[in-house]
Amino acid sequence: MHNGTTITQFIIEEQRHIAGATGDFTSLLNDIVTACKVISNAVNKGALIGVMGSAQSENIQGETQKELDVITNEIFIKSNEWAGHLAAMASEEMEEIYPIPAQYPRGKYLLVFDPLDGSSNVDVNISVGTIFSILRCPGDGTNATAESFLQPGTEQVCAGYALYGSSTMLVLTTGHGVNGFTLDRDIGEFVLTHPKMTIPEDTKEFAINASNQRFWEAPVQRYVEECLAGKTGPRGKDFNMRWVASMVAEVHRILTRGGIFMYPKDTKDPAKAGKLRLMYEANPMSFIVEQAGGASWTGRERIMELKPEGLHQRVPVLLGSKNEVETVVSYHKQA
Ligand code: AHM
Ligand code: MG
Repeated sequence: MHNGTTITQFIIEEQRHIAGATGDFTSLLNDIVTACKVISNAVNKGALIGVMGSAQSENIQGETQKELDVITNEIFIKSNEWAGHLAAMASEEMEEIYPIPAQYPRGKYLLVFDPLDGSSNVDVNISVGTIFSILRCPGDGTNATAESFLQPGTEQVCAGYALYGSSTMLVLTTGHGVNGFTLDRDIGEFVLTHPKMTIPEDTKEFAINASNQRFWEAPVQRYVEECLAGKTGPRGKDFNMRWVASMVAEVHRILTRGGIFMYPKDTKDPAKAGKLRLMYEANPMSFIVEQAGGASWTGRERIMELKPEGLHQRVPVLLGSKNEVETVVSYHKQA
């Protein structure tokens, strides 16, 4: 028999301590959790439901969308549009915001999401994930525009991700630490398995796509060179390296055993400031990482203090174990 705390129970108990809580937020999170379960199921079935391979359309960043990107985006919208908690949604997969259709009541929250991050990994059966973030809608929620979403990450009410890995997990923060839940498929519930997750301050493990090395700026070149130099180098220790190419899996590893993840600014495409998106990836992950005691910077600024300039804005991301992130940041300051 199952005896653990389910995610619903956990959220209700957490919200009970918040004066003036109406239950709206709890109910919204419930719908998000349902969407993640449905996506987990679709991802898990893989080729069995014939959704692998590229769809015809490209997303607005010019990347080929996998069928599953399209399907999971739909799942997130359908699960969250009807209940009356949201004013609008914004997704990595949609150019424009998605205001709640007139047939449904509108609420006070905004939902931002990347329905299937790391989707290039789907065909090869490697972990992917969903990333989400909740903001308050300025005003009464009836007139949400793209501008309403452009709030710094420090304004997030909640951020989380679902990781579709060897087990499906959901990791969540509402600004009171980070908690991890594992999907028990027998009962269809996420159960609290990783309470109060914390990131060790020090690490000997880094993650970066080294094939971009020639495009990095000097501070990142220096940092990685020093890691590679090992025990006899300036850092005086041997480092290990990992690269999953799924940010969710990468952040989850860091929450589990520490590490630093970098998708830095590079000169590969001068039009882009980095690869990852501020609203859909960098801000939610920064909130989680900071809540677990880690740090998250562009190299020059704390990510959550950036004032977003556009829904699909890209930023450099250096996140994880605090002392290690501070080391790279200090190299940027010296440069
Ligand atoms: P996506 O949103 O198109 O899936 O791209 C984001 C992903 C991250 O999950 C991952 O960290 C990164 O892109 C991998 O980049 P690369 O292909 O350079 O290894
Ligand atoms: Mg993504």
